[in-house]
Amino acid sequence: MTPYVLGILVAALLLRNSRRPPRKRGLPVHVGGEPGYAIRNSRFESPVSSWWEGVLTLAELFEQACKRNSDRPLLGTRRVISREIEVHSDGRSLEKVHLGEYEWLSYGRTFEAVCSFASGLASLGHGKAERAAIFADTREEWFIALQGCFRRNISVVTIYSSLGEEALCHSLNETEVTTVICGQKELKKLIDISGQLDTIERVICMGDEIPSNGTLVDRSAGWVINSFADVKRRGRENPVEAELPVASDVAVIMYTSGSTGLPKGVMMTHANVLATVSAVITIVPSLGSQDSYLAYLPLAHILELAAENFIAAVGASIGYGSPLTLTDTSNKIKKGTRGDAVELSPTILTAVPAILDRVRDGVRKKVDSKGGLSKVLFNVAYSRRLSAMSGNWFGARGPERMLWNLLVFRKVKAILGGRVRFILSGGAPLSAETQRFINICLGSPIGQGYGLTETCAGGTFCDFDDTSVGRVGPPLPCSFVKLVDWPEGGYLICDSPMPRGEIVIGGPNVTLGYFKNQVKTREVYKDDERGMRWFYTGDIGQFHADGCLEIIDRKKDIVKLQHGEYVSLAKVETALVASPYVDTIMVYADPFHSYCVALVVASHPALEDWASKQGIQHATFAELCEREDSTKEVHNSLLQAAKAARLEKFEIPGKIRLLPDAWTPETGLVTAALKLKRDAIKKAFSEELSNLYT
Ligand SMILES: *[C@@H]1O[C@H](CO)[C@@H](O)[C@H](O)[C@H]1NC(C)=O
Ligand SMILES: *[C@@H]1O[C@H](CO)[C@@H](O)[C@H](O)[C@H]1NC(C)=O
Ligand SMILES: *[C@@H]1O[C@H](CO)[C@@H](O)[C@H](O)[C@H]1NC(C)=O
Ligand SMILES: CC(=O)N[C@H]1CO[C@H](CO)[C@@H](O)[C@@H]1O
Repeated sequence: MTPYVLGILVAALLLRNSRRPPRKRGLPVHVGGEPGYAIRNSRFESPVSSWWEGVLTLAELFEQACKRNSDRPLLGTRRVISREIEVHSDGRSLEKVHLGEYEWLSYGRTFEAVCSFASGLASLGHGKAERAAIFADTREEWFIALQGCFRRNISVVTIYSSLGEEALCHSLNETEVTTVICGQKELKKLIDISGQLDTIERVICMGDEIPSNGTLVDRSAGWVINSFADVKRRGRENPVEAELPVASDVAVIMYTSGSTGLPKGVMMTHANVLATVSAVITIVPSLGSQDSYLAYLPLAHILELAAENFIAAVGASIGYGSPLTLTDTSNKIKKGTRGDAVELSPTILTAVPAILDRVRDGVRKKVDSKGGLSKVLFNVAYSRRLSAMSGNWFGARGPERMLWNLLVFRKVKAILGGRVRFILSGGAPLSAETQRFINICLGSPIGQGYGLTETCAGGTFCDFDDTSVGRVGPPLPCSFVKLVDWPEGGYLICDSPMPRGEIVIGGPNVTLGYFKNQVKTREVYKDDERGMRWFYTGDIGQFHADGCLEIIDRKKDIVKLQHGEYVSLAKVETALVASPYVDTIMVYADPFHSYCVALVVASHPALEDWASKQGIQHATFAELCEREDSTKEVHNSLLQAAKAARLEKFEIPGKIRLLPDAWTPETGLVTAALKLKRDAIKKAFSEELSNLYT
């Protein structure tokens, strides 16, 4: 190609990508309640509550979809062909599985299974107004059980399978659950703590160890244990009429791992979840029966629960998998056999940032290990795409794009089956770097959202054609998002260049509140004079001119790290002050990373004493603080303090920075009562903090 031709080509690409004025994705709206700066989705004037005419509950939505799509495949599960235990040289043993093709249940057959299960619950004696809990990994039966409970107006209590014993007891006891639907692994866990569970009468177990036609009684616990298949059989033989719920009935009580203390159960009505499901449908382009979805995140998480419900509402199909069997190289997949993504070739995925980071690292590693021409090609392709992305390259269909796809990105895309066209990311903020990487390598947009269990995952969501990073998009069609002043933190809606403040979310998606916890509910939920309900998130955000939200801080000093663990900064600080080298300490946690860091105002006497013992002379205190060896000494001392206070690994600062000058009220870094002013400190030492994360 002559330079001349190349020049024209590049010019054409550039012209194509030249920027139009940014589209307004969110618009200001006048709302009630506490004064603030409110934004709505630019396409919807008032919050959407149902996308389907006449549909008011999840039970109605599911029934309608089953009638319309009777013969289409809905739920797919892979049969286990073989299992083997691999023993590693270090003595660890790892289970490897060989899984078969997806075997599908049609919408019609699924609906039959759901009705049978619902009748089966009645025949087992599960009473009206009693609650059932589902405590299991994501699988086909989970979804069937959920829909079965909906058809009998049974509120479903969901519990993270990773919750500790105390939290588990608390959730089951607080909701007075009488029936637990679980897997085999979870059944063992329940039997261990059965002494503390007074209200449970029966257990329905999804595994195949329980005889399929039999009923077992666990004598020590006094529970009747039935297999899932047996419950369906009973229901088929003794069908009963459905007892359908209404929109305001509680569909799910979702227990989330709280930041402090015991988990709280968030009560979600059918209307709440339906609003979220409706909103998501409007943001995924042309969703329909041609789509398939890979389900592997915990269904006890609202993101997954809402996703499976919207997939099942549009006639698409759901293939079940697990995080450990996702790709051909996943831990649990037997070498030479296929992972879930390759077997299913999904078009839509949900993901949490930690998983996307893993995909990114996997691709990087592969490219590096190949080296040579492949690596050069990959890097050139990557940087070409990156520069093209400052324009809107999703719209561009240049020959260059096709070339790179063919040479480089096709292979990366194949890791996830080759057909992924949309990824929904939620649960924690996604780092800009990973977002770019996945955008570029998979060529599919990632919709990043912001929402909480309390708002039923409603909040904001990036438009699929928005290639900017680091923002969480405009309000979902089901939500209004308002910023209110937080003067103590120094965030005001009159700030320039952008209004800033605490994020408050309103709309039909906002849940009823916490189960049996009026006090906490009243603290963070408020109804306004116009009948709209608002949830105070405690997160701090700012609105860009196009109506997109960016999360910039957290009101409370509790931060959720990238992998979902909460770090209570104050608690960690209290533990670390025990080190003799610490005068004042501020722990800082960036939610985009998996570890926290600390700024330490060093104690003069202690550090100088150490220095003289080391024979370090003629160093000013500031110079001492700069030294690597003194930093290391203080860090070691902090590790000891952390150990003594039994801190978790993720709570211990991974890197620290020593500072010579005391923080006094005069410096504006602490209050008169010597409490840390986190935001001021963060601002004053922004460079030091960002260095700690590189
Ligand atoms: C559904 O169950 C709840 C709780 O038992 C009850 O208050 C409500 O009236 C029921 N809804 C219908 C439509 O019967
Ligand atoms: C379960 O709840 C009851 C009251 O509902 C309470 O008396 C009991 O102590 C609780 N048990 C546990 C283990 O939390
Ligand atoms: C269960 O099925 C087995 C054979 O499949 C049969 O021998 C047994 O009697 C059945 N038990 C009950 C309780 O129906
Ligand atoms: C439970 C709940 O919050 N319901 C509210 C849903 O939103 C509408 C208006 O959008 C309110 O009228 C309801 O009170």
